[in-house]
Amino acid sequence: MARNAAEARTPAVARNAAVFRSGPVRNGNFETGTGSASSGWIGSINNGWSVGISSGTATASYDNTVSHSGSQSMKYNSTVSGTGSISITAGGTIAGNITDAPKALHVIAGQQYKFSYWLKTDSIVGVGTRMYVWERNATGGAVVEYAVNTEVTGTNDWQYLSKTVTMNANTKWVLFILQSAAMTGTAWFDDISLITARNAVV
Ligand SMILES: [Ca+2]
Repeated sequence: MARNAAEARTPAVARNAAVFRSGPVRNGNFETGTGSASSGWIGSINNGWSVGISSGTATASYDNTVSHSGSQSMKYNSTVSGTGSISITAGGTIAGNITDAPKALHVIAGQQYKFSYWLKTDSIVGVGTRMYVWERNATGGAVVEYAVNTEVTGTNDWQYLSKTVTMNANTKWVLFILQSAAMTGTAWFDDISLITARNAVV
């Protein structure tokens, strides 16, 4: 009994530490879905990812031949040059239709979060590719936006990229944007993750 009681107690250090807890991003491993698109939902709205292109040409597709986890990733082939940019957005369009956002993208204001993903690139020339985050308020208005990493170019095997931030007081939702700007080449994204530090002091 004594041993069980001791095991049941949570050490003070653990209670007070910033304990990171995984939170799923809807289809963030890209294992669900097939098909490709140059605009709009990729395959199906139910798979949670859409693509928008401001100028240039590009195709986003579920790739079942290259993956970091499981058997699929999101492939992103771009021939954009000049000032064009292309974005693959989770849970809504680039215009930010929050009503379409999966519940997994709901966040708590003042809470610390870690965004991360895996990226593989082939022959990217130009400004490059990165993940971008938009914080939105309850009605979908922009609160703040920032990049998870500086743009990646060239040919690189899978690499882990991340950024830890504290949500602004008015933030209710986040949108993930897999962004490419003024580039040619191919990028693969996998294992998009949003991790919370629920006990963090903020
Ligand atoms: Ca995967």
